[in-house]
Amino acid sequence: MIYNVDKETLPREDMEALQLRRLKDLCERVYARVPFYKKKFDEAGITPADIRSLNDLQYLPFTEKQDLRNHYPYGMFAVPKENIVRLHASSGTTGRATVVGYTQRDLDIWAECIARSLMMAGATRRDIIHNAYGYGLFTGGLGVHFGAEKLGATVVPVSGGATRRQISLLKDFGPTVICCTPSYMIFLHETAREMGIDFRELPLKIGVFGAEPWTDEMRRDIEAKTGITAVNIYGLSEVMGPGVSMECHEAQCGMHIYEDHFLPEIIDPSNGKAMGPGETGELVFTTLTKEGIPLIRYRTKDLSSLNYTPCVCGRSTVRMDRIKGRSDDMLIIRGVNVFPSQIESLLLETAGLTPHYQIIVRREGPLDTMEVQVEVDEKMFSDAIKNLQHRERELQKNIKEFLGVTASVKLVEPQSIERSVGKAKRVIDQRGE
Ligand code: ADP
Ligand code: K
Ligand code: ZN
Repeated sequence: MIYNVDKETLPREDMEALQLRRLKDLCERVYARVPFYKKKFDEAGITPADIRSLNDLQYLPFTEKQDLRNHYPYGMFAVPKENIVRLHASSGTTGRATVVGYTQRDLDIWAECIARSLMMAGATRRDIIHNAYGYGLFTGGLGVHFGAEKLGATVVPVSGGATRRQISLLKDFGPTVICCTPSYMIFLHETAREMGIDFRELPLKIGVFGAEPWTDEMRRDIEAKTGITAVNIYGLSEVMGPGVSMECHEAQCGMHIYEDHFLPEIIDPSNGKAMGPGETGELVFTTLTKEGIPLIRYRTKDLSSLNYTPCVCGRSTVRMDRIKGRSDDMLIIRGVNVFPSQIESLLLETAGLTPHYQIIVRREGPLDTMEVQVEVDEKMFSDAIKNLQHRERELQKNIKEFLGVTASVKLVEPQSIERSVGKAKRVIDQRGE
């Protein structure tokens, strides 16, 4: 079943005509209302009237996460503030967070994208949906929530955490669909086993997993252990939140992008040049209909490729491949985005610590763990051990508070972290080893 047959099965020429109309309108809007874009267009010597075909997209400037940070909090908004009805933000220390605002129409479109996604996963209004994505400033929880209601399903707003209680709810409420990160699903399964509950005996039949990278092997593993069909959902706050693209349960082969709202491109991250279908590069999105914070050619830093071949599910929309990596140093720890630079700024705010550090990421069981090793300065090193422990706890608390992830902190002697001549090696990622 297809939620919006009209848009999701549009022939390519009609889709492109719609995209061009919307692109022109978008350029007019941002040029008139967002000084950042007016300046960028002027510098590139281009006006909205110059956009005559989709091919002209290549002349438009890119937008990056740093641009949103530079205009924190509201500088990139394209509507008067009273028209914004909700804000979300990605994790980060003050001034570094990325803030996004939605008009009522933006929220309606988002809910529809999620409704399309849930139906693409095989859900209908008769399903009960256990939503374990985090509610709050993150886009995951509320994004999925309103889409599930729009579909007309029954949503259980559990949010993250309190895992044993989640298992009880899965048993008692009998949801047929679960939405969470893939690693949390594995953790839920393990916890259930400890509690003597077999997932295969629950009514659960569909899992909608995303917010962090995972593999096809992990999918097969989850499916075998839990007896559900596992599908991949993708999105990012800057562009909207979850539901930018979604995998259909029929093919389980790439995520259909809602092209009537998000115009995708793949570029070579080293020079910004367009790459062809099937070639792996950085995914770039232009938000064709967004009002609150419309973005032109937003560089996601996520690596993927595009597949325009027809899909067995009957949808005509382009599919993006599973995310293959990042073109920057962002880490995703249990669904939460973490940049080494955020850790660094916290170190600099803590007395006695130096900016010589290393982040070690491991996978222990199903869950990612993060250890931050930091060199103390000479003075701190000569101090009493209890002072060191105090600093460790202080940093640990700050990381939890500002970044929303739990890290273990280990203070080490001055000069003990290896110095590098080129780019410092900040992250040692031992997951997947
Ligand atoms: P979300 O809450 O949807 O994860 P964020 O803005 O916090 O939104 O994070 C977005 C980033 O998370 C993406 O740029 C991508 O790196 C990662 N991500 C989201 N969904 C997936 C997915 N299905 N597979 C791999 N990575 C994903
Ligand atoms: K994420
Ligand atoms: Zn399909």
